[in-house]
Amino acid sequence: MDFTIPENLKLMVETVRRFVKQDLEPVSQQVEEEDFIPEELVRKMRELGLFGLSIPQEYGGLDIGALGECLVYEELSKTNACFRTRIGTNNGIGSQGIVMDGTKEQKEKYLPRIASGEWTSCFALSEPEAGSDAANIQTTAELKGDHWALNGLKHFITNGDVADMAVVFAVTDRKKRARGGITAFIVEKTFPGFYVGAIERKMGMRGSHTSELIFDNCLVPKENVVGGEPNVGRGFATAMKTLDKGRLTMGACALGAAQKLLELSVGYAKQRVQFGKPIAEFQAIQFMLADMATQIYASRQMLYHAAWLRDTKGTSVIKEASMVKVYCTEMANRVADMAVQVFGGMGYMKDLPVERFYRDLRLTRIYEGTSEIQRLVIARELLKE
Ligand code: COS
Repeated sequence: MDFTIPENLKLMVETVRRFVKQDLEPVSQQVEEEDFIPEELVRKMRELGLFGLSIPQEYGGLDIGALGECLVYEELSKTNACFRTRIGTNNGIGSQGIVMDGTKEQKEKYLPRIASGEWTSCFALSEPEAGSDAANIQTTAELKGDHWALNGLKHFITNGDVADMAVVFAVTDRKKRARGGITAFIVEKTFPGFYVGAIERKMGMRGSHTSELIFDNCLVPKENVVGGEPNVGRGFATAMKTLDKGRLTMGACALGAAQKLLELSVGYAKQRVQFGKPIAEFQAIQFMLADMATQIYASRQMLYHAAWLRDTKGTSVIKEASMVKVYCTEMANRVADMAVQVFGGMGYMKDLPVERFYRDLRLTRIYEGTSEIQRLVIARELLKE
């Protein structure tokens, strides 16, 4: 096992680190208050190629591999989480269905726009009655001549309000559902009958919006079935494979945030004086810092190993990706809790970023598959072996 980071990835990480320090961190609090990322920053993200980390080079992406993506997300997650979320759907759930299952024409038409960030893509699976039970979606698609007519409501759609296109999952055969009855469609925002609904009010993740998407007899050309005609009814597998892939990067996001919280906590513990000495000299604080660092170390090893397995062996890593997601996100939530404790009253105040990390990290145990779903996936894979 050689965990040396290749030179090209080190360079990429350095670039992102500088970008976080010089451009993102200084406005992180402003973005939090205004709940909006300035266009100028989105433009810089595009210039750095951040929207196309996972897109094949032939379609204009950087295609830096699973480890590369994890390293970039780790760095980007040391500031306000909305920034990595802005690029997250283009690199992950909003593009990978097309990368893995799309036709050549679909790849040629959509991937270059996604990779450059000219278009934002999103992933429309969740509905009020279909969260963890993804196969229970109620949105339907009915073939009418050369078009499919989509009807239904999606919710909690990350980047839904800014998206130019969505990969949408709809029922095409009620009896078959997850086994042959769900189809994935590429829907452009200009298609008739496609509307953005309410922007949802959340606990955190300000600067990143989730919204409803409404399909009211939305007409989608036949050629926009992901993978074309032969893939009608095969959309559930596309959704599951897409989610499998995203779980590693979600672990990386949690890891980056935890690392930042540890650094903030160490810095604060050294300068905060109580009872006549820095609180870092008290064993109660030292033990929290030690626990944070140890759990971060363990998380990093499993994340890099799973990414390495995927990159070098081409392993599907379904089980490992779920392990990474559940372990790293739960670890980061524990770390955030300890960080608030180290900061004491100041950890609860909006003047410092610790409380923001605490709120934002809470979501990582829920979206892109709850901790419970990850455990279910791990157990199923184990029992298959
Ligand atoms: N890769 C490829 N295909 C898969 C797959 C995977 N990881 N998982 C399932 N499938 C396909 C299989 O073809 C399967 O059929 P067969 O068993 O005949 O091969 C079919 O899908 C149905 O699978 P399954 O029986 O496992 O479906 P379930 O309804 O039991 O659901 C879970 C499985 C719970 C794993 C799924 O609903 C899930 O992942 N839920 C969480 C959804 C989620 O993450 N939502 C977050 C919001 S979107 S950001």
